[in-house]
Amino acid sequence: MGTNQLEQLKQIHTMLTRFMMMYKFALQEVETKIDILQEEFQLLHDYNPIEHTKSRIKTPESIAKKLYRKGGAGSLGEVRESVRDIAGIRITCSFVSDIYQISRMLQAQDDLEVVSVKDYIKNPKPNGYKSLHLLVKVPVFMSDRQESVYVEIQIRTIAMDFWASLEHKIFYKFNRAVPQRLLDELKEAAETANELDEKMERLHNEVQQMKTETSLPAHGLNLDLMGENMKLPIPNQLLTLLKQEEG
Ligand code: 0O2
Repeated sequence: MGTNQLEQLKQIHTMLTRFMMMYKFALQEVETKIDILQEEFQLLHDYNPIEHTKSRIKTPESIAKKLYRKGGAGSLGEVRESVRDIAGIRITCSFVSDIYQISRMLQAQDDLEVVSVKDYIKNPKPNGYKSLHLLVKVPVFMSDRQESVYVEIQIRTIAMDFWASLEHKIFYKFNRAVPQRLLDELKEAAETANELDEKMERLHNEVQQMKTETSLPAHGLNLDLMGENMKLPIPNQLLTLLKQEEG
């Protein structure tokens, strides 16, 4: 390999590294935002609306494939505009109401520019796909410049996520030409997943209602009894009993 070629390769490497790093930083920013929301929500409401989150950055191969499907691009700037889900984060919630709550909390953040909201929960795709997609732009501050970077946030329930991962696998297994019988069964499975979501949320609401109606013994203290930074609530009844023992 000649010196020129080597130099060119080095430049390509630097350019691609800078390109991918930008998405990495943008993703980190959104992850931090979600961590904060989650922790704050837990503290204020004693409830965690997020089951888990998963982030990913598309590989250069996957970016190129999507680009090809969309008719190509002439510059990295065009790649950024054409493939807007290079950085993606998936938030899995227990209930549909949690999805909208998280979405509202994220949309209320001033430094996130909401580019689009696709509500495939209210308007599912014909195949049965359900999820809430937020496309946001995140400001990323680097040593020599500031960039506004696209991040796609997909928010869905555990049931929707289960369905989507199976459908995704089947789709690729059959190279996008899925037999009609399987498509029909997938549609049916999506309806079952939806019924499960509705039933679970109904049950959850019922239990929440019961919790507020029944006066459970108040928790007087939260103590770390196991030495594992895990505080356990000590009911007042037990505290009274212990005080009597001591006295
Ligand atoms: P991957 O491999 O998950 O990254 P876009 O093509 O993104 O510019 P589009 O199609 O309008 O425009 O975007 P949309 O509808 O927001 O969907 C983008 C992503 O949502 C997909 O990314 C999938 O992750 C997911 N998705 C959308 N529809 C379906 C579906 O029917 N089934 C499943 N399993 N996932 C879906 P990619 O890049 O297509 O795939």
